[in-house]
Amino acid sequence: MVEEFGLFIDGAWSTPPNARRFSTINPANGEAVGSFVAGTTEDVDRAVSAASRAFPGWRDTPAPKRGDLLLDVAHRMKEHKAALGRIVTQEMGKVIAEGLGDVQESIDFIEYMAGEGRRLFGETVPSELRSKFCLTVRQPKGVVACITPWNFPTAIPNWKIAAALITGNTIVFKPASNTARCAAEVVRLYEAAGLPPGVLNFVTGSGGVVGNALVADPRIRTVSFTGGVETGRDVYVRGAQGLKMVHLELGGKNPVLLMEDADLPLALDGVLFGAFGTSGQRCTATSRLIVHEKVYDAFLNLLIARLQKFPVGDPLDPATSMGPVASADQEKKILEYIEIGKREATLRYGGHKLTGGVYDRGHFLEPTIFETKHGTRISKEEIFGPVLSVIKVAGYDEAVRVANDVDYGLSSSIYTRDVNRAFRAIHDLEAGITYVNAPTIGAEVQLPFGGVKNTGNGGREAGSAAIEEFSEIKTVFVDFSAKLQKAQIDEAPVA
Ligand code: UN1
Repeated sequence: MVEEFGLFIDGAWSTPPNARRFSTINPANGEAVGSFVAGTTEDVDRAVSAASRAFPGWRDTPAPKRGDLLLDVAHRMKEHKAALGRIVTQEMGKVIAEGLGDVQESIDFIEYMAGEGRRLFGETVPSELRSKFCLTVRQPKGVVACITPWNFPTAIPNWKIAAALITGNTIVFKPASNTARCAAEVVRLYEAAGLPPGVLNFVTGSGGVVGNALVADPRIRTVSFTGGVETGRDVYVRGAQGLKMVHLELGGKNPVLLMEDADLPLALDGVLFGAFGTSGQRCTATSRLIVHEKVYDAFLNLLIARLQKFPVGDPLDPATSMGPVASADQEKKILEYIEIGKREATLRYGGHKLTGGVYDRGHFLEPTIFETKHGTRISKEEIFGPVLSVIKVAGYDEAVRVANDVDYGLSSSIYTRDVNRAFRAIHDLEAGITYVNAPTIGAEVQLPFGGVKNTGNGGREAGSAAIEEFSEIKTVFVDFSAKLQKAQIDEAPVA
């Protein structure tokens, strides 16, 4: 029997009467991983009400105490890391090392935010007047909505939840439907650590019902959303009606620039991990390899030779390099892009669904490589799968032009031994993240994460930016002169 989960509202798990249910499915073998409630607008209303009631108490809990609670969550997550990592792999399909990495990224961030409870710095700034003191303090926003994707089913929820909690907000959390079990296990750990009722509420269900109801609710002032561009734009437009702060982390079309002086074996490992890690289903995945013509043939041959012995299969087997893609929908969309690629570019490796034996039970695709000119759909649109477009260029300037000529700007990378060129790339690449001699994936939580252009709307998550995302700044002027002093007003001329 598959385990049934309710909604978590006001500190209690419950299943509303007559609730409809859906199951999450292991993409490696088709088995159900958990059963969840398809939440309704009434459920959202109850969750937002609970979060609103819990807000004054949580806001007034000293931030270091909120941090203690987060540390407790982090400790519990460490104890459960092996089990939770396994659930990530079973529900989402990433290989077990990455399932554990997903959980580790959660732990890292929760610990980092726990420490923020003793900082939450404001500013002190001089006044233009005498005997006057000026400073800023941070205050929570209130009830926030966290809407999260399936590709980092514990890490991205925790990026949002831990940051929102340390800054004193209460939360309604809606996870991606196909990784609701991972999300529920995360919520259980916050519950076990003794979070007061109503501070974190969990409503599963569709974006069209639960997500839209959250974005429409006037009691919610901030919506933090990670997902695809189309949904992100819709959330932004809907949120604009209520003048909400809508924080968006959307797609990427991340390039690796491989220069003629690069360390090719190092780059080879990086490109394989960047393009095919998580089956290419990271916002930061390497989806374009832009290669200097002098090393183009040599590198492509190396890449294809490695892929010929690249183990695709059971993601729980530590010897596997790439598991399935996350769902039937993902498989369909990626195969459509592969068909598009076959028409407009040259297929160099892969390009098929894997069949036979264990493959028949899941959504396994071959790692796929196209040689393409810049400008094709596969070279410009986000595929979110194990499909790499390789593009030949004559030199650095063309590489940068190609790299920048897409609608996205999340991550980017250059492999070169020329330090001057590396720094030029840091300056030239239009992206929120640039790596030098490392792949486009693997951002660390203590640094800001996010991008330019259609990757978002200007915000950043994680790092110090996490605090910005979830707090309001209050500016305070304290006049201790005991008389009316007027800023900006010239003093009356002395007679
Ligand atoms: C994402 O794909 O949305 O930098 C997040 C990385 C991970 C996070 C990816 N730490 O690849």
